[in-house]
Amino acid sequence: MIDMKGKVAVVFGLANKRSIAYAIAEKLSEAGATLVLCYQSERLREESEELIEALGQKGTARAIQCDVSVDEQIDAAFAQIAEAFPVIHTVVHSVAFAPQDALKNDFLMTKREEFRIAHDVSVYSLIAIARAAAPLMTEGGSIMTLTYYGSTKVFPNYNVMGVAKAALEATVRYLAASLGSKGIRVNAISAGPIKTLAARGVSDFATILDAVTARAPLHRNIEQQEVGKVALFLASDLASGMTGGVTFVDCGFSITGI
Ligand code: 1JT
Repeated sequence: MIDMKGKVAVVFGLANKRSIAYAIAEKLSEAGATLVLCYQSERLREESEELIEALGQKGTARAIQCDVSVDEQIDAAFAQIAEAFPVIHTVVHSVAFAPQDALKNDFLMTKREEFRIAHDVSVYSLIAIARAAAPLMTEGGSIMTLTYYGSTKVFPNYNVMGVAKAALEATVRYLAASLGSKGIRVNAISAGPIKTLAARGVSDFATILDAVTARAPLHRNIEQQEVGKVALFLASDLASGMTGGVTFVDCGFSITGI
């Protein structure tokens, strides 16, 4: 069993119980880590407090509001984290956004503002968070983000998110090089499609899930918990030699040609 007792993990991107971030937080907590959950808006405070209670971390864990598209909120969040915990060990970035039209219209019609927002929220936020977190990661540690195979291959409607995920994966490599000397590892998990809140706005998502069932070597879709388990591994000492990479949790879909 992986032991994360005495380790502090900060998790961004929790919207509800279906969130990939929720499953990751659950696995880290089960392994003994102390959690800090960062939610985007006050609307999500209750959900985060409920998760803390469900995980039996009332009194130890913290829930902090932080919109990752605002520098001052990232600084304020890490100032609060530093007050409660002098050292942190793991940071999970499970955040992405693009305006809905951009994931529906012809990619050719992608607007400058849609491109900007997708990259600001989904990519730049990782750099800003890594910079704010690094001074607290004095014992080294692990930063991870979530990506999707649409970074590398074209999928209908993934559009500007595919471009943003390509930039995110490159950002993981550059951050890994930048933070390696501090003993901080940076990795991405490429998750297969999952029906979360993010997928709700995607038309024909059921078709995407069916294609995975038909073609993936394991002939099924992944579950949030399976991403959580790999996230725990990446956070742990078992992954001490891994940095800058993309680890697939996709039932093998990405190895198939047709
Ligand atoms: C966003 C959305 C990022 C949906 C996302 C995402 N990363 C993965 N998904 C689910 C998905 C969507 C499509 C797909 C496969 C997976 C929506 C809001 C913006 C951020 O196509 C093959 C379209």
